[in-house]
Amino acid sequence: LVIDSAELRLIELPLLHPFTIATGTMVKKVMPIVVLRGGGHEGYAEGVADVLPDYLPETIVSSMMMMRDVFLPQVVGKSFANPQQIEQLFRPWRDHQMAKAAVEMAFWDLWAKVQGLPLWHVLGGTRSEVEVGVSLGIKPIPQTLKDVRHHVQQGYRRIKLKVMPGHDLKLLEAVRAEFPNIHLTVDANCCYSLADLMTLRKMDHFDLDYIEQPLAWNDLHDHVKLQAALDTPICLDECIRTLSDCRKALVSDAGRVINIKVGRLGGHTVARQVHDLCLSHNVPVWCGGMLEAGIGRAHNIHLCTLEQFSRPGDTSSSSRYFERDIITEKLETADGLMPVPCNGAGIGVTMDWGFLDSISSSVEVFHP
Ligand code: OSB
Ligand code: MG
Repeated sequence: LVIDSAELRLIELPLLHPFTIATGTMVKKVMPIVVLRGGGHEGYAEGVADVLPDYLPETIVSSMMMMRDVFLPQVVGKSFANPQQIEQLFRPWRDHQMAKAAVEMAFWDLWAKVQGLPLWHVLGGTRSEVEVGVSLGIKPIPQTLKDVRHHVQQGYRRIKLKVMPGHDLKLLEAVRAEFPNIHLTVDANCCYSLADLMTLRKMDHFDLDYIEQPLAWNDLHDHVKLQAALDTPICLDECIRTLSDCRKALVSDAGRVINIKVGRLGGHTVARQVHDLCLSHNVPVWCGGMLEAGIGRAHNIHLCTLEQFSRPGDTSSSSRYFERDIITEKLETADGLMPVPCNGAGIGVTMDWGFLDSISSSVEVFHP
């Protein structure tokens, strides 16, 4: 399959509600969109880097630079026998997983479309709908309780609460008092240290499915020490950026659940390798989110159809995030289940080009 041309856009989409996590508050999403053209079809992907390096080191600027100056010129005009060849081609370049992922994922979509097959099928998935939970941002406890009620009523299969020092045990007490039986988790986005061991150990009393990424984004070793001191499984997010990170985490017992984010891992090829590794270690995985618009969300949903995605993901209804999406289909859950989009081959959704143009701050086209 020859890539005839590529397009790189930067778009901006306001969030319906501000989203606060330990590292700050997001009020809008700025995201790169990649389009690859070839074989009479178009493949799409979204980049998940943020404006500032507050989740991982990559930023919109570094990610756009790598796509513009390195990754897109390397693929345009070239022929690829499969998507794994794209992953191989990018492997010598250090890091920049989010930029690599956007290009590689657009190729997976294109590749599936050229074969006339849905993405879930070429990825090797086994489900036509996937279980989802929600990730609730930090708000005062009474507002969070309202949010929990609302989403439990909607049928979401797991509630994840963002926490940080000073906003943790009291919140858990309040939520557990009203909802003793729901699947409940917390996500700390790296804001604790081993000095907080007393607080973290008290989280064992709340029957959490797991505690997501309590410690530093680059410190597997401290997670090993913490896991040994806790009954609750640790789930790793920021710490897992490569297959080798995942191997080290599993063999050292740094965590017992893995959050798979395809953007953080450099694309579907590595995401599947991480999935397969977890399967062989009998470690459950679930699909994380980065407040994606419809294109990224559709990719995530297709990925969740692989067998080891045995815990509900963060890929909740698009209408929770945006007033208007960049695709024409509505990606909405019913009773905690998200149907896999199937409007045509590939990721199975349709780009709303008029709307996309109206929110694009830059459009660059790449020819051989
Ligand atoms: O840590 O999972 C995270 C959003 C932005 C950055 C990091 C994270 C998140 C979420 C939201 O938890 C997941 C979603 O609803 O897309
Ligand atoms: Mg997380």
